[in-house]
Amino acid sequence: MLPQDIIDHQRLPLDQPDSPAYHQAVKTVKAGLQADGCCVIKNFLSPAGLQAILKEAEDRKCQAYYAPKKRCNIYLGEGNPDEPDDHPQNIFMDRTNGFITADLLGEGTVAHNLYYWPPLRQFLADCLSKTELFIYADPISNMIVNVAQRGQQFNWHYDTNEFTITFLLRAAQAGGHFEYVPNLRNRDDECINEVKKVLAGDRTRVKRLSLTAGDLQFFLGRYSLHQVTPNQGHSERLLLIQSFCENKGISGNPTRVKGLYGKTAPVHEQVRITSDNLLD
Ligand SMILES: O=C(O)CCC(=O)C(=O)O
Ligand SMILES: [Fe+2]
Repeated sequence: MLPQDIIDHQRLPLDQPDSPAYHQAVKTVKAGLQADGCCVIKNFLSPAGLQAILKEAEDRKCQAYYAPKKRCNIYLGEGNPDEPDDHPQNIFMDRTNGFITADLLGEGTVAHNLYYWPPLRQFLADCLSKTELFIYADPISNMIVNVAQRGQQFNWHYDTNEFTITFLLRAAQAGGHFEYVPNLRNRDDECINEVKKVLAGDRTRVKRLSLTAGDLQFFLGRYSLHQVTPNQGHSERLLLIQSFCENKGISGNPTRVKGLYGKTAPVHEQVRITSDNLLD
């Protein structure tokens, strides 16, 4: 399937950057991102594009990886014995969802065609006022499908890369809500006291998105804490995630990648390029 046919191309001509429709879309996303680091374009995928990617996820969901470690902190890393018990590194919550990894969505899949389509990348760069964006250079986790069966959830956490787009492929019949706290930390400060408040149940800064299958969500997940609440429906919630970076060659922390996705790639044995010094 051609990339143009995967999306609602008439309304969103991503390969026509001079068109009024393109400018309008960029303007809308910019305003949303500036307000709170998150923005949704309803029905971004065409009905045929959505069906095709949903089928790719359905066909692979039995290969999804469910980590044996079900208790995670917000950095999806180890606890820290040098910090007190109420430090976020030492607060553990349930993460029970699974992932279909990027290596299972290879060349020739519709999801792959969309991810590597240069006009999509340029559109995202324009929305973020960057000259250029790069594919997240992590061959295991740069494009994944989050699978949440009944009762499964994804705890509060931050992402490794600055920027993701997600496509809800099938919503939970009940529950399975995406919630986030815009800009809870920044490049230079973990803002631990604010984080502690959220983990203690303070909902003052928490936002919940209402998404339908086919929507595109833009999200700055490195700085905005987020979670997916337990799926209370009977079918799986399926969501495709494509990640991008401002710099070339960024990959995931090998321990985190192995823990979340059950495997690593040769790139994880090389010296890691990171974009900041946050706890992860
Ligand atoms: O499923 C979602 O809506 C978000 C998943 C997520 O936050 C992640 O995979 O890092
Ligand atoms: Fe995330």
